[in-house]
Amino acid sequence: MNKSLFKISPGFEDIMPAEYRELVEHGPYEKGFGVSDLGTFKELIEEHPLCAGCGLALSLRMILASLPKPEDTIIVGSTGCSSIAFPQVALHNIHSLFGNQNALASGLKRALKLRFPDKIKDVVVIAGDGATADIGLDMVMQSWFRRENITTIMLDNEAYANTGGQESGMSPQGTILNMAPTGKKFPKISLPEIAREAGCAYAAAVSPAHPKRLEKAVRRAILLAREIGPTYIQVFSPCPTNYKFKPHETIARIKQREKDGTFSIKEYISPEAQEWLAQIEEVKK
Ligand SMILES: Cc1ncc(C[n+]2csc(CCOP(=O)(O)OP(=O)(O)O)c2C)c(N)n1
Ligand code: SF4
Ligand SMILES: [Mg+2]
Repeated sequence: MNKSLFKISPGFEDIMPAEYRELVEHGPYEKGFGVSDLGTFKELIEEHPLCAGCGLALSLRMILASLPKPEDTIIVGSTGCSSIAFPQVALHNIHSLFGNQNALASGLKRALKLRFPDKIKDVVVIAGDGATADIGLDMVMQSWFRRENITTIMLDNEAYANTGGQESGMSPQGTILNMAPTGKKFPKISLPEIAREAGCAYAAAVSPAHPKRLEKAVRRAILLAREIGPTYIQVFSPCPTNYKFKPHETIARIKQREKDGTFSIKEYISPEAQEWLAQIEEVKK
């Protein structure tokens, strides 16, 4: 990463917390780094405010390590648990009003195309399931209908976690949460299928239990958004606090859901996107 893009303002070096200084010093994502290199560079401050065992924090680390060009990536976030992690990353990010994230990202991408016509600037939305599938769904889908060149990543913890545990459209049927005591009455929304029908060139469902699959999906989605059209990934990121399981059980929880068939990895690639991917992935071999 070009350090001139991410540095501490002169005069503030001594007062910034040591961990933050370390993030600037060791945060650079070197060319070619990926999820297998996690731990050899710093992408997120260890003392971030997300709960112990939070699936979102794990997914976020893997997403950040998978970005094809972090120095030219702008993340657009929305209100929710993930938004409290964004001030702790070594990356450009913008916080949007809850639910507005895809509208903001569309405008930003268009402005960046005009401002930097010869440069690639990746605009990636990373928001919760409430922001993506419920309250922001209108703006999410309109950005897909308009074929905006942005990637939308949903951190799916199957709840409104940040506000204490309401059911979301992504909670499975029957889910009981603090503020859904009688159990959810309708099934989980199938957003990858909706994304496909709404015009996404690529739609996938992945989880941090399979880091390489997650990395591949993030890279494909971002590269395809540059050339072909909108792309969507949903990352299953269980929440120990609201679903009341132990922090060390997060990955086991995903594997259990894979086993009982209530979560599976998905990938849809449009014919045009498939053709383009075949060319670039062939060149890479
Ligand atoms: C316009 C607006 N409506 C509602 C809220 C309240 N609110 C804040 S976070 C949140 C839920 C977030 O759920 P989700 O997007 O799934 O993120 P999570 O906290 O689960 O990561 C809500 C409803 C808000 N901040 N702004
Ligand atoms: S409430 Fe859940 S999603 Fe939010 S930080 Fe805690 S574990 Fe993560
Ligand atoms: Mg959520």
